[in-house]
Amino acid sequence: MKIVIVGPGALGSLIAALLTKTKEDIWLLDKDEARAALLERKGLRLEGLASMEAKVNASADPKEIGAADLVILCVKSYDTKKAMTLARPLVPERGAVLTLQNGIGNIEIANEVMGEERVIGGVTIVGATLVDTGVVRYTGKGETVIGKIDGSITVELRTIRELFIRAGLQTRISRDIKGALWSKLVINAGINALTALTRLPNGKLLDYEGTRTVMRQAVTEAVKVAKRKRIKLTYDDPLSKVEAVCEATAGNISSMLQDVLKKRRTEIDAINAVIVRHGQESGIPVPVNTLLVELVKTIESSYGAAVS
Ligand code: KPL
Repeated sequence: MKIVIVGPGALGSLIAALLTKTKEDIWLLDKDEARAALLERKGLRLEGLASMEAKVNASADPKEIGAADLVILCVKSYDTKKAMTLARPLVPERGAVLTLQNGIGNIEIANEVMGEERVIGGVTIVGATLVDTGVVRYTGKGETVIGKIDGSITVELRTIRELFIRAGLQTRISRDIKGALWSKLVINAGINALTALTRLPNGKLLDYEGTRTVMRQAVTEAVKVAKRKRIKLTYDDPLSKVEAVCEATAGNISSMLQDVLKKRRTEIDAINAVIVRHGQESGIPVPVNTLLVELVKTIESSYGAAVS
């Protein structure tokens, strides 16, 4: 089976390295030619919960890779359209696209480019920090959930689940992937912006009264919005779940904090801003998520002016 992971960030590199354990034909597609060449030469290295080195094929040219059975999108949510367009030739007539990205909206964009039948949604709660190109610190193991938006259970889904399990990723199929995506959204809404603002690793958010309070308020708003949209979350006690994820990924630098530390754009538009938009549409007050969005957006647009 040829599997192409698009985006060699923390999650993409982790998934690619773990998938090499399956002995399938694993490729990384990177828009950056020089980095792809480096990855091909150096390979991938995992530290932390799994310690391994892996040789991997990497390219910036879909033609060099050829037709794939599965494309896994691990790019930032604001790059989904570009990445899908780049990866489109890899799955000309057959082959599936699985999105494992944070936030809401990625499936819809992938559907636009590929057509709904070929797209699989996914969420994964792993803690992964990119230490250097191809070097990932694996800091938290969590469940991966995959599913089709229409709820059908296909052969492809079963194949991907088996593949991920062989790679060491605890994986299950859901008939309600929308519920799984919103369940992850609530978790990200409670953790990511707070870590980006305080510069704390996930676990430390639980050590301070202030961060605990803001987390509780952000999560409460997000849950109210999800309920109004009749989304069924995969857990009964959202705040306990968010706290459990903080504990399970305690040493992790969240993806949003990694972005801020690298002075890059964050995924705030696909996370807390989604809560704000849906809250406003349905008349649910979302002041805490609004504040988190405003502050993270200010950080993003003021890297040059910030005092270090
Ligand atoms: O998804 C994550 C992220 O950092 O984006 C969590 C689960 C919060 C792990 O850090």
